[in-house]
Parts: sequence; structure tokens; C-alpha cells
Amino acid sequence: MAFELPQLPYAKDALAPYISAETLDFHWGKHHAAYVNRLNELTAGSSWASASLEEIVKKAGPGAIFNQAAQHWNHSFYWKSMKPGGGGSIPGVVEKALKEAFGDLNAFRKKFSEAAAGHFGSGWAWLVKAPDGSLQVEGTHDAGNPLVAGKVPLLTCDVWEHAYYIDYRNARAKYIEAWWNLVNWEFAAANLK
Ligand code: MN3
Repeated sequence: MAFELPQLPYAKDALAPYISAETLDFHWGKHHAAYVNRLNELTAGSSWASASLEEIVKKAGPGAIFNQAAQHWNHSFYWKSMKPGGGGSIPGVVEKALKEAFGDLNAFRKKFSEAAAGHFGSGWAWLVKAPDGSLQVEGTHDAGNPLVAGKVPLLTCDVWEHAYYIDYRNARAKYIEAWWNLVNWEFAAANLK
């Protein structure tokens, strides 16, 4: 069964004014779609064609198949990390875990923003649950995915230029500031369980 581009969980104009419909047209409709198409080309007729996406991400190892599979996984996860009217109150279970890990919510937000804004080159900023159960902020380069290191992603922010260049040009920090208004905390809570 071929891998498929998932539908966005909201209308393309629903994240405005923070992320425009034009950005989603390109980011989801062109970039994410291209990763899915290329993954299908690379896996056709191989044993990976019947593997789950998560299995490929965890087991493929560095190379073209990993890159396309992880970019498909990461983008699918990124769309769900946001929602229209997001960024509101944080479910108690997540708030408690964030305070345990980072001291307070502002310290977490600062650490995550710094990881995202300060990331050199293309990649992703993540909130993850480590194998010991603690929450951590980390960056991954290119298609990197925390699942490879046995961590559980709770949220991600795409910091490839294609995520923000139409709306913010080179001002990545402004995109990240806007991204906080979209965070889907219920999604993070569902991933924490
Ligand atoms: Mn992207």
C-alpha cells in the first residue's frame, strides 16, 4: 500500500494570521506531498513498501529512504501540533510535567524558542518524553526524528525555511513567536500518556 499525504486537520486558511493559506499551499501541498511521492518511488517493490511509516523511521538508518519517511512522519506530526485557536491553557498533566522538567512554563517556552530560533540550518525543534519519563527540548537536523533515539515526541515546530519564508521571510524568531499561538496542547497531552 502506498504512503499517502494526510489531509490537513483544518482548513488551509485556518491558521491565519500566524501561518497563511499560501504557506500551507506550498508547505503541505508541495513540500510534504513531494516527500510522500519520493518515499513511494524509493520503497516501491522493496520490503519497506509494506512497513509502517514509524517502522521505517526507526529502522531504515541514514539515507534517502529514512530522509523521505522521516520528513513524511515529521510533517504529519507538525500539522497536528498546531490548531486554529491553539496556544491556550495547558492540560494539567502536561503543565505538571513541564514544571517538573523546566521549573516553570516561561523557562520551558524560552528553552524551546531558543532551540527553534538558534537551530543552525534546516531541522526541527521538539518537546519529547525521554526514556526515563522526563520531558526534554531538543533540535534535530534535516529529517532527524527523536523516535530513532527511543524518545516520544509530544510537539514539534518545523524550522526549515520553507515553513516560514513566505510569511516571515528570514525572520525565523517572528515565526516561532507566532507559532506559540497555534500550539495544540491537547495533542501534546494525548502523546504524553
Ligand atoms: Mn517542512
